[in-house]
Amino acid sequence: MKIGIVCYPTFGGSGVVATELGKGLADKGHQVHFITYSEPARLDAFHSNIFYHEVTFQNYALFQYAPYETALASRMVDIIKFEKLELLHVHYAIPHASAAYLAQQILKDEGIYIPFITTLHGTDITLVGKDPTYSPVVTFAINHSDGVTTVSESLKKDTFANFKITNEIEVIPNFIDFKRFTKKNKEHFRKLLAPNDEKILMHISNFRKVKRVEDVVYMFKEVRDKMDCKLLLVGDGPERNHVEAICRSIGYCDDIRFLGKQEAVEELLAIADLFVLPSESESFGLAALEAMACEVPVISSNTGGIPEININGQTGFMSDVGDIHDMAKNALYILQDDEILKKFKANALEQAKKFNIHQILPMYENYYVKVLEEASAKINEAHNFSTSI
Ligand code: GMT
Repeated sequence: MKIGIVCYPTFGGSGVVATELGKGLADKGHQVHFITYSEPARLDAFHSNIFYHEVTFQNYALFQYAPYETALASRMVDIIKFEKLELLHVHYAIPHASAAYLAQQILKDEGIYIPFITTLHGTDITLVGKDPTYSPVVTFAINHSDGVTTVSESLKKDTFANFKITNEIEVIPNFIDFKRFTKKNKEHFRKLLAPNDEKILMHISNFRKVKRVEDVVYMFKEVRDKMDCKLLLVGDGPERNHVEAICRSIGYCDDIRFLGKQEAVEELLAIADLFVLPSESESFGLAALEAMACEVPVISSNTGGIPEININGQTGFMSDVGDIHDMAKNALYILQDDEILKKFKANALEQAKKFNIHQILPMYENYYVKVLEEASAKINEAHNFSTSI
């Protein structure tokens, strides 16, 4: 199949899933065309079945904001026509779904019907998308997609709860490529960061408000008050300065390291004993699943789709959003007994295996076939129209 994939090329979860999906599809022989404003962060190696098309746009003095959606839709039209794509798969509704609809309408006038699938990832529904600034367009674009998927049952529920959806929604969870995410021996690295074999807690995110990174620090303080341990904060974003100020106020600066944006998170997860994800809202929590694949148990909030991956009392623990005392108590329960820690690590890996890319990728492939079959009448009609003009 010739598939176009549109996503944010940044470190955010939706871009990571879209890129790993594209790589997995390419490994299975599909031809994958990425259409994004810069090279996706996880597109880190050449692949004969992967093509990259940059969305560029001419700015103009009249524009206060460059019309990215217009440039994106135009680029979609160009690539779909020239590369003869069969399907478009856009990740994150804003503005990708409405741009795809616009491109579809333009091409219809030229006798080409390109079905497009919208995958909803989280904040496009639970945060940004439901804001009246965007919700009318998001609702329209979801309802006019030829296929809609969400990354969790929870997000499917949220979508129907927050939008007037007339379309069906398929749940296809995020996944793990175990070629990349497996625990590696990094003892030398661990010794550098924890010279006295202290336990290591870790958080990875884009440091947006929704991640509640301050709760990671506050719960760490309560754990550190009771035992020697280290905290690694990975990633960067708008909340970083605020979190650094909190670290200085709690007096454990020597035990907290900010590592910034890291490409090879799996190398860092190899030395972690506990992953902390206290988000306000989280449609799935891909970072937590990646930790579990590296045998790291998870202390998280119980929001959104997290309970669909983190099994309370088995792969870690979940607490109400903001309950840092409960998070600290649960962290101590796991970290203070090596036998318990070992059991939770083993459980985390077993649970992560259920989301192996080799199980999830066929769900996307089958869905593509289903959407193409359901769109066949429209594809033929558009083709007949083109031969009649
Ligand atoms: O987590 C982020 O802030 C990035 C965000 C995104 O929209 O790119 O991630 C969302 O998509 C990920 C991949 O599907 C999910 O694992 C995250 O849970 C989800 N983030 C939120 O819902 C806050």
